[in-house]
Amino acid sequence: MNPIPIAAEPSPFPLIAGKTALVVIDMQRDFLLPGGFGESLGNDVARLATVVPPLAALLAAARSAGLMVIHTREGHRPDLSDCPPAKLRRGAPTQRIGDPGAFGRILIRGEYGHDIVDELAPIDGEVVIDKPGKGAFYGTDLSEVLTDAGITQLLITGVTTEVCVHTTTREANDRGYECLVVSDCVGSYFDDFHRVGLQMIAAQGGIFGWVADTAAVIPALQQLTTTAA
Ligand code: C5J
Repeated sequence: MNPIPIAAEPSPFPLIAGKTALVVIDMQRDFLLPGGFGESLGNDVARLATVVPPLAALLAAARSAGLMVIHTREGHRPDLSDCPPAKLRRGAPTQRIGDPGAFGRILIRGEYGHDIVDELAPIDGEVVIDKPGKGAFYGTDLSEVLTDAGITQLLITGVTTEVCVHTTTREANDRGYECLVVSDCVGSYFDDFHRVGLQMIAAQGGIFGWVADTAAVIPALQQLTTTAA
């Protein structure tokens, strides 16, 4: 089957059946929920909440089209052995990774706050990658998972635009993946970082990848669903 072109910046993105995965980055309670770690750092978590409805719609469309779905979670082992001291020392002096927070120990695997928000919870068969860093390839088996599945195209979503979404997109781009960042399915605590972060992806002829919104991506996924049926 020929690729389906998605209208995107800076040029149409080739959506390829059987070779495309949806990556949902760090939609975790610790970052998104009022009262959680993100808010305790002084951030306005409402900015991230706006991502949930369009991302839920995209996730539903990706599932219907039979795309591989990969969720990531940023966090660490309870003994913090995978958290570099430099990462642990940084951040708010009052609350650090591993400290008790409103939703359990902050960014620790197995804690309530470390898990994904209910609206976007993984379903059976979807891959969940626990990552100790900002990029989803560092310290994980994501490369092997994608290679084994024959994936070449990534639809990248999640939070935050300029941190984990950007780092993962850059890592993926360097590894040869074609990445489309879905603009209304990524979010930041900072409007300027979000806006410029998206511009940086598609600048210079798509130096890191492509950018399009769900209004362009979901119909293409629906076309994939119809064609496959
Ligand atoms: C941050 C992330 N911002 N998922 N993590 O620390 O972007």
